Amino acid sequence: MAEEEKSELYQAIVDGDFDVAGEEAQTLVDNGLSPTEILDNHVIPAMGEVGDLFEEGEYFVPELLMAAKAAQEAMAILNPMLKQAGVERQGVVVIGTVKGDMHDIGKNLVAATLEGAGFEVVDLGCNVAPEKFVETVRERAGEKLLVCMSALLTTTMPQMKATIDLLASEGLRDKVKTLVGGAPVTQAFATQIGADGYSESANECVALARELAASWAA
Ligand code: B12
Repeated sequence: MAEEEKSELYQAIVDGDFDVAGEEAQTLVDNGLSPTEILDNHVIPAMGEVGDLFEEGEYFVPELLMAAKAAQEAMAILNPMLKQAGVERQGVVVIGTVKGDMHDIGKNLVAATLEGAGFEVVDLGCNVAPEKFVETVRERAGEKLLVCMSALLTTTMPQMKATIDLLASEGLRDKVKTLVGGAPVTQAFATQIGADGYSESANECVALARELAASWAA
């Protein structure tokens, strides 16, 4: 985002100013912006800059945490709006950030967006072991199930494969569709580990999830 385009919300997230972030998100809503616009043009780019500052050694973990809290304050305003849509029920999404990984902002965004798009969302939180995904799938067997996994660390990406492999060895692989995402995840990685889908963003994830859910009826 060019310097002159940076909004107060963007700046509040980068500065980790969480009170202001919540207020500014509300102001943008009051000004008529949709929650998706606010996420795509303000919250997500601001977290991108925070990541760059961390990489450059300008920011350390405390600044990351403050920025994450500010982003969450903004999302607390936006989430109910994302969930409001009230469309036809599409299937059940079992979602979590994989074992060893505590990053949950992107996962929460994907969960809220899918919920808004008509999916029932079972959110297992972060640091979710393959066994936990499998246990939940077993509990919900027989429904249109999408297992969505998020990873933000290159070191935790192998947990996605471990989960898919465990679903297979437990005889559950063909009962679910698996979707993976998170900043370090790519389509090539998704294909390599045998996932059914990958998407770069929460928005694209909806189209993909709908497509996969529709394949049950086909
Ligand atoms: C905020 C943050 C944190 C916060 C997390 C707070 C929280 N509650 O989530 C805190 C401070 C806790 C943290 C800790 C650490 N972090 Co950190 N963190 C970040 C940061 C700055 C932003 C992540 C974020 O929220 N992005 C915004 C969201 C909206 O984007 P997203 O998660 O990518 O999600 C989008 C898509 O990827 C996609 N998506 C996400 N999940 C899914 C799932 C599915 C199924 C689909 C389809 C799509 C999808 O949709 C989302 C919306 O469009 C990133 C930098 C970056 N640019 O990514 C580093 C980053 C991920 N962290 C990093 C590191 C190293 C760490 C620590 C190891 C630091 C440390 N030394 O302690 C710890 C690890 C803790 C752990 N065990 O998990 C590195 C990872 C490097 C690597 N190669 O693995 C990064 C890349 C920073 C960097 N440039 O070095 N971090």
